[in-house]
Amino acid sequence: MRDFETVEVTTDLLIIGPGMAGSGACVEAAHWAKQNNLTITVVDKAAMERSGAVAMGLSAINQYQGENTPVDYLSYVRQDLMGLCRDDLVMDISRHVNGSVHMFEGYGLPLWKDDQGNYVHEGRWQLMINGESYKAIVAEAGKTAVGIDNLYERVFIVKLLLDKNDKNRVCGAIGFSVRENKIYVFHCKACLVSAGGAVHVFRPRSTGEGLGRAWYPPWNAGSSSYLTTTAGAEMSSQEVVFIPGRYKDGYGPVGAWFLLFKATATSASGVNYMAEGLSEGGELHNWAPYGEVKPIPTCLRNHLMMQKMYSGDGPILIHTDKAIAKLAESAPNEKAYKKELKKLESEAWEDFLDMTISQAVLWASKDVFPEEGPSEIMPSEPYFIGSHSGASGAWTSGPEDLQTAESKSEYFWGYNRMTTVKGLFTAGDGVGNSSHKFSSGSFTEGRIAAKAAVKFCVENPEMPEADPGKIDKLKQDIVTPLEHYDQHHAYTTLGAVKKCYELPVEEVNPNYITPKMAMFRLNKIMDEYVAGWGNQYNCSEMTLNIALQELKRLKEDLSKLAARNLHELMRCWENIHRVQIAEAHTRHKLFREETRWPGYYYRTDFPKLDEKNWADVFVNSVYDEEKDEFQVFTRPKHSLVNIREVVGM
Ligand code: SFD
Ligand code: AMP
Repeated sequence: MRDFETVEVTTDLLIIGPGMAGSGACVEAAHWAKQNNLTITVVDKAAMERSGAVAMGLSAINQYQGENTPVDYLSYVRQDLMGLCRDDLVMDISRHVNGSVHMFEGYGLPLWKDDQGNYVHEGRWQLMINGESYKAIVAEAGKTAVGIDNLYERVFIVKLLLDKNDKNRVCGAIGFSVRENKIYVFHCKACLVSAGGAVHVFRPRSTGEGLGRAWYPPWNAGSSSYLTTTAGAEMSSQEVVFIPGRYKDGYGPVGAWFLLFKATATSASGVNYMAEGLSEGGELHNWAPYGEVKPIPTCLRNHLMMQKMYSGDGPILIHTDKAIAKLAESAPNEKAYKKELKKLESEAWEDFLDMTISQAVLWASKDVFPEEGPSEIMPSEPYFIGSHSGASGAWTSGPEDLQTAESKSEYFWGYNRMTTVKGLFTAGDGVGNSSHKFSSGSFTEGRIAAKAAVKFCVENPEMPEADPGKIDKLKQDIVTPLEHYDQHHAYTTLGAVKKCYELPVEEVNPNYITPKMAMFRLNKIMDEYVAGWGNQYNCSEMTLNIALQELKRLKEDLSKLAARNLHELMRCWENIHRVQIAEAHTRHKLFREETRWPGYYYRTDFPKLDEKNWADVFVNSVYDEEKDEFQVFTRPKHSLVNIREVVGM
């Protein structure tokens, strides 16, 4: 048995995951905590300066309201999610997000400005930034606000702790250092989980030398969902993944190309599939009313692309060359034209260098000149990311002032963004049905949640207490994969290895399973049976039930995970987190008997929208950890605003 020291930390508010939402939470919580003499503790599995989805930077802030109203934004979001979102949550972020963006500028984030000093818009809601250091700038503000001594970096949180007298009250969290033999036990009055979405649940398109490359950051492994679900929180819309259309292999984002550079995409034979879909008699009319209003919903843009690809008219090409030439053509003379061309070319490269460096590297290594020819784009593997164009996450209380008489009893229980577990808050990718908040909206939601969490601490001043027996059991569970390796490594095809990169991972041992093998198994199950790219995003009752059987077997084997060192121990726990969201997702997909988001997934046994039965309900679930059982059910959608009247749908 390797020796592990236990470090105990007691605080009022614990923030798990200082990414975009968590950084916003730090800034806001610090302000309110100071006024109330409360302490805040922050914990990150990585180094906060470059952790989370914005580690590589971003080239745009995707949610800025400007002069638009919250109802304008709501109409866009609800349409994009095929009619399903929580109006109260979306409008709540919308009304506060401008302030967050102005805070970023105050922290020193360079936003593009035109000659008159106005922000440069990528599209109606998006602003261009020089954002390579976006996360570092925002994290610095968060760290300064809470104080560096209150930040624990490189500590992976494994599980939340519940009050020994009230199973529905959070009282802390337990995790381990990924650098030293230390287990951390945090005790708190309230906890905010903002540990991002999930990647590598589905098989990525990247293989071989590119294996592991994904659009979303590989280190977001479903912890928000796992931590809240296993604490007993009600979850929502776990069936709604996000599949981004991206530049092939490097996963470079397309937003700047479509919105700023006004590029068009075509099938291999040159069909502008989006225009075709919108035209009279086109495919989008089959998905009315959502398909008939611009902008075309994200899933339907994918759907049109997939239809071409899978009918043999692929690959899909984005015409970067034509877009650049068109933008430059208004130049008054040859010299100005050349100058403009150079500027556009460098902006094109910067778009990727600011947020997806690998795409720029791939372009360079493959001699791609965006001004000279088109590039391939493709739908990626599915991700869980409630902050972008997906919707999965926890079911949370919303703001009181935005409720109607009908919605209040369902959508409000005291504290904004509190889950159904007392004292447990979430934000960003952690919140369900509050889509299209992106980096700026996640930061804003973190602020909203943190303010409410501090209020909770003030109004619930007693310190809850975890069961010491449960803590001891968790301590043992955490290190079990190391023990498996120590006990059984001699009985292997490879013999004893201490360094994780020393030898390949294809280790065959009848006594244990390595984290990479477990992930490969999960990826295969999800890809083949739960609508991954390998099955052209198709699933049915039969395939989903097969997946549940396979996941059951995988869960049994997870108890045999083995880790050679602390880094692999983290990989083991990441996969345990991933499998939880995989199962929840499969069960939600099975429950919703329709195809509501074509282009994200197709229920081949229910291939159409079913407006009568499914347009006005969210699919929710609660997990009972002791019984290892899910209860899946619906919750009503309450529309606070009649969008159809507003936008004339
Ligand atoms: O256009 C644990 N996003 C974009 N947003 C924009 O506003 N503009 C863009 O240009 C964006 N683009 C984009 C985006 C993301 C990516 C990856 C690319 C391009 C390539 C989306 C935003 O980034 C996203 O919406 C927010 O970052 C979501 O915020 P949040 O806070 O929910 O997640 P996070 O920032 O990833 O932070 C997670 C934190 O949790 C930590 N963590 N800590 C302890 N224990 C555990 N078990 C933990 N598990 C995770 C992480 O380390 C991190 O600190 S575009 O292409 O869409
Ligand atoms: P992306 O780079 O695909 O993540 O997109 C960034 C932003 O631009 C998001 O707000 C997207 O919804 C939006 N966007 C991307 N492509 C399009 C498009 N073709 N039409 C409308 N909006 C888009």
